[in-house]
Amino acid sequence: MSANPHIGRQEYFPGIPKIAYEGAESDNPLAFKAYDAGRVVAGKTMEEHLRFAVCYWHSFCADGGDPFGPGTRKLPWKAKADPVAAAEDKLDAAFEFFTKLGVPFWCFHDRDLAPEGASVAESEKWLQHLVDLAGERQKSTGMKLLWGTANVFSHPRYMNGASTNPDFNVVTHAAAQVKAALDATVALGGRSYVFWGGREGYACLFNTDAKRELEHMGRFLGMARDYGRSIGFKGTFLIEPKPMEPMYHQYDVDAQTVAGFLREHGLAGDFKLNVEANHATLAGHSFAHELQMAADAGLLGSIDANRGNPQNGWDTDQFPTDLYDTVQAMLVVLADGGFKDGGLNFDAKVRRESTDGEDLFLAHIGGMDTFARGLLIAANILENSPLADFRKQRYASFDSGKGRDFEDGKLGLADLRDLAAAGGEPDKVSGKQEWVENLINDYIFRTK
Ligand code: XLS
Ligand code: CA
Ligand code: CA
Repeated sequence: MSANPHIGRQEYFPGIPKIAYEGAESDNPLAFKAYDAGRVVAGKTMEEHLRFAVCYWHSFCADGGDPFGPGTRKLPWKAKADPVAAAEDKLDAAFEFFTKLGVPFWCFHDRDLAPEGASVAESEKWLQHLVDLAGERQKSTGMKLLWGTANVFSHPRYMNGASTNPDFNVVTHAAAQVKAALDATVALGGRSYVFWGGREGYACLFNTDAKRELEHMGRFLGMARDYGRSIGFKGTFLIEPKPMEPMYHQYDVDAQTVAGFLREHGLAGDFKLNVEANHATLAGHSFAHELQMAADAGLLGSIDANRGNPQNGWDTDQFPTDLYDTVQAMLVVLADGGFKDGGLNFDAKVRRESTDGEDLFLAHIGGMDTFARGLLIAANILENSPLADFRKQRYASFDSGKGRDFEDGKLGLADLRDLAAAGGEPDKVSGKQEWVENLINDYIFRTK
């Protein structure tokens, strides 16, 4: 990747060099210890496996404000009063950061990139302008767009939902935004397009016709799919499950719920899932569970790589630093054949108390190294450990004889009854959970 060509008007992260791989023994906080982009693991480079993306919203838009106090981060690119000029500066800051960090991808919402105008037409014009500039910067840096999306949850008009709003006029505004965001994603060569239904849900069932709202959502997504295909979008549409926050109940609760919804509405051919770690924990699941459910349904599209806080129930969007989590995640991703249009998007934010310019780099370096180690360990487990064979062996009674007939649909319930009566009490077979858990730890420790 070329050196950062956008420092000129202003350098936003002075003193930070291009981040290099220095190896496990390095004490340099601004260096990778595990992520070595060109290193080949299981047939592909780390860069090709992991497909890291930086998200625009947490990194360049959010200033650390929370419901109890204002922002704490200094964001010099937001200083100008003219919102379009400020958006141009933000783009410079973002591409400076991307290129210094050395990630291949980025992600955005329409309103991250350009401000909302006074009318639909003005919003479209401003977005188009910023998309043109982003296209130029992509060209000069080699950066690629992992996915685009529309923010149809922040503006007050969406307080009762976007595509599921009880007021059709609001649905039309959501459509205008999604159309423009799809145009932007196609113009920038985006690999995927995400729908996160932040306000698609309800706060009170007494005033909500949930059946009608879900039908509207299915119709809306079908329209978006048809429009996207008509303008040449060849990538994957993604639904990002999340059970709550901001709404009390959101329709896209978890991977299995969304898989059922996609099938019901004939969308499963074009749509897959964007699984976020923190949303899995909010749904009462593990990250690995959500990934496995998505993969088993043939719907694992992409990942929002972050983590929650086990002590509370918020969407804390912390950077992923838990190695055990990333090992489990990469086991599912590798066994699923790896990412195609998806990747690992850091939908994560530095803490409100982390106010140095370098903190954003440290956060991403930590997340990238944790996933790189997860990749190395998962590849080692899949290639060299007895884990997969052991798991297969547990189901060996279905590989032949009557077990095979059962899987092939050749037996009825009464047949099974007769087999039980004739066969007597089955021997107990240990699940060996302690052994498999120890095995994972042994591989975590031994993998270099
Ligand atoms: C919010 C979501 C959001 C989506 C994109 O909780 O994670 O950021 O990823 O709209
Ligand atoms: Ca997310
Ligand atoms: Ca989140």
